[in-house]
Amino acid sequence: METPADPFYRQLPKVELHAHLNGSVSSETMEQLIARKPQLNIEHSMTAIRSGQRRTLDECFQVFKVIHQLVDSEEDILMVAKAVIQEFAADGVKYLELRSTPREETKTGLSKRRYVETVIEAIHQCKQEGVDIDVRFLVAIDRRNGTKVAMETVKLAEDFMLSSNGVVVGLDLSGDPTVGHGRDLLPALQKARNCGLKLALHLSEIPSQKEESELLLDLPPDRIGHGTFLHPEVGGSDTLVDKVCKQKIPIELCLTSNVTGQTVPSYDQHHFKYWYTRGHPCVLCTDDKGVFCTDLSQEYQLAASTFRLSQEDVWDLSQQAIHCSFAPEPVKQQLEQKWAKLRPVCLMSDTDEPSTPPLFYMDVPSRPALTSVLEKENG
Ligand code: 6MZ
Repeated sequence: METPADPFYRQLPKVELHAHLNGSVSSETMEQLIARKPQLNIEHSMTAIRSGQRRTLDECFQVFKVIHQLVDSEEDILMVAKAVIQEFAADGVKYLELRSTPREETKTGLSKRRYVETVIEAIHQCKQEGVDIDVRFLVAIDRRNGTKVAMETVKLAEDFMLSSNGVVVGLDLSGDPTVGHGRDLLPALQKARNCGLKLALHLSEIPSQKEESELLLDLPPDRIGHGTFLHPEVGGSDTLVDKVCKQKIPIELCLTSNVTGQTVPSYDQHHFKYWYTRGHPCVLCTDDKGVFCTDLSQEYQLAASTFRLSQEDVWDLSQQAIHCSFAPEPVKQQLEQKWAKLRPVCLMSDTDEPSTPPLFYMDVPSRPALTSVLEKENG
C-alpha cells in the first residue's frame, strides 16, 4: 500500500464482507513467511500486485498459488489469520466476515477440519486479546474442485456452523471463474441453504457466465460477489438485473481488485455506478487487500473521489453494510449503536463551526444530486 487513506476514511467505522484470507496477507506478514521458507525462493514481487499495475485475472490466480505455498501449516494459518484480523481492526473495520478455502497439506499434516479450526482459533485469540472487531467466518468452495469436494465443504461448514458458537455463518463460492460450471455445484449450494448457511456467491465476474448466473440467482444467494457483468450495459441482461433487484440481493464491490484484474477498464466505469445510482444495496470491500495492495479505507476514498460522494454518502454506505452482513440481529443492533456514537466524531454538519479544521471536506453533490450528474454524463 503506497499512500494511506485520508483521516476521514480511516476513522470511518467500516464493515468488511468480502475478504479472502490468503489474499489479505499484508506485505509485513509476507516478509515473515518468506523468511521462514527460504528454500521456496519466493520473492515479495510474486505475492502482490502494486497499485497502478494491471494483470489478467489468470495472472492474479497464479499469485494465490504462490501464497498457498507459503501458508501451508497450522502455524502459518494462525499467524496469517491473526495478523489479517488485527490489520482490519487497525483500519477501522468493526465487523469482518473473512472467507477461506479449507486446504489439506500432507507435507505438514494439515487437514481441512484443522484448517477451519485454526481460523476459528485465531478469531478467538484476537477476541481474548481485546482487538476491537467482531469477526465471522465463511467457509469457501473453490469452484475448480467440482461437485464432490463442494458437497464435503458444505458438510464441514454445517458442522462448524453448529459448533462454533456463531463464528461460522455461511458459505462462499469463489475461485477462477473460467474453470468449472455453477450448475455442478447447485446441489451443494442448495444443501447449504437448507441447513441455514448464508450464501455469498461470486457471480458474473467474467462476461461468459450469464447462464450460470441465471441458475445461481434462483437459489437465491444472500449476497453477490462482484457481479461485474450482470447488467445489460456490459453484456448482462435485464432478466438478471430484475432477479437481483426484486430480491434486493446486496452486491459486494471491490474497485481496486476489479481494475487491477482488468475485468473493469477503469474506476469511473466500475459497475458501482450502475447499482448505486439505482439505490441498490452496495457494499465496498477489499477482496484481497494483500495481493492488490489496498485497504478498506482506501476503497471508500477511491469510491468517493471517483463518484463524487459526500461524507454523508460515504457514511450511509458504511452504515448500510451492517444490514448486508450475516451477523445475528442483536449484533447488527450493537453495530448500529457503535455507528451512532461515532457519527458526531467522524461527521460534522454543515452548520457546525469547527473548532479544529475538519478532517476532510469535499464540496460534492449528495446522492440525489449525484444521480442527476451521472444521468447527465450518460446522456
Ligand atoms: C474469485 C477469488 C478471488 O481461500 O486461500 N479468490 N476467487 N475471484 C477473485 N477475484 C480476484 N480472489 C480470491 O484465498 C485465496 C482464494 O480465494 C479465491 C481463490 O479461490 C483463491 O485461491 P483463500 O484464503
